[in-house]
Amino acid sequence: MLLKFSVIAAASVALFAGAASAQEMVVKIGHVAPMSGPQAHYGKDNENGARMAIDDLNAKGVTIGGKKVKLELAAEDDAADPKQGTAAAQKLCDAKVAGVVGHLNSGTTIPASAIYEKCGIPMVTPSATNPKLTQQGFKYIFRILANDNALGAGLALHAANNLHLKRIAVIDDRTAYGQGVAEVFAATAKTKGIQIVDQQYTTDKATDFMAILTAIKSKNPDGIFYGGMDTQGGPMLRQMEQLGLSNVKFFGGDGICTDKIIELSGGAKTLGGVVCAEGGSSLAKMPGGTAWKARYDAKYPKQFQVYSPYTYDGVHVLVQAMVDAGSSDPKVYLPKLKAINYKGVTANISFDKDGELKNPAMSLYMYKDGKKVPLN
Ligand code: ABU
Repeated sequence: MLLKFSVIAAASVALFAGAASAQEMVVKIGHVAPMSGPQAHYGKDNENGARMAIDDLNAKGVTIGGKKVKLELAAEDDAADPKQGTAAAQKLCDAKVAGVVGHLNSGTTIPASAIYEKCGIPMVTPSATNPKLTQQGFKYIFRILANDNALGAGLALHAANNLHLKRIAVIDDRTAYGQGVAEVFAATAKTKGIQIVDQQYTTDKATDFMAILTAIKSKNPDGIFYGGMDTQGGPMLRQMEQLGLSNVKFFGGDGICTDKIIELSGGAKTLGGVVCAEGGSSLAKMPGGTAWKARYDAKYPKQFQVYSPYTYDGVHVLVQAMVDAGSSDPKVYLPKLKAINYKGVTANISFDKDGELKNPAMSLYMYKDGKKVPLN
């Protein structure tokens, strides 16, 4: 008799729990980054930030339009490849995600942005810094950090005004990011009287830079600017040392400004000559950076690179706009996203009419005793 009662009671509890979860609305947020290939360490870091945001929001509880919401991450891998990027974007459109955080690379984000614009899904990039992204007249596209105009110019001004360099060679990887940031650096450097003594090109797949570095060495530069990622920047630093370019300064944007470049440069002394720039405040100066980083490191030990605080904030601004609008329908919540004023981990976030972050910060870094440290 007692057993029969317990079974009925248990069944009632299960039924009730089922009814409660049936009332819960699932809202999917897309995330895209390279999760495979040489740039997977950036992608993993970015995805970790987005997952951490989803976990935090679900733990706190989110209600949209009076309905309790369960957030789910729809994570895609674009392998830093533009074709895979557009395929991933179409997949997320077809899955009717409510918003997207990504993509990581400018070369994937720019073509993918046209797909999100067409299907009407808001996209917030946490890392793609080519200025052209927000110059397309799109309504659904946002960037949550400073772009390459700030990074390239900031590095050139530092080279001229603080380091008093005169002869700089420029290399880029011919990607949308690498080429763009190198062009801004070279143009600004020239206005400050720096001579661009050589211009060389590589790719985001290359590993051997001896020929271009040998050509550059013959021009006797006091600095090299590299527009590209740490996957090339690290080995390039090793090969600079092998060619006796140990006293030549090495500049780059956020793509080389990682913890991974310490490992990829393999103990080369040239790491000590690196100056890199990021499109935000240093973690210590971000409104919530220090406490957030401690929680991130506890959850994802030794995986931090650069952009995970921005993916974390990217998820939060999308969800906050949905909460403000009382709807996860992109057409309904888009005006709230455009008007957002959100106090994030990285900054107080609001967007200009083109979807660029208003008043972005820019930070310079160097590597001292094998550690990345802020210069400003
Ligand atoms: N911002 C540097 C890395 C990502 C990109 O813009 O391609």
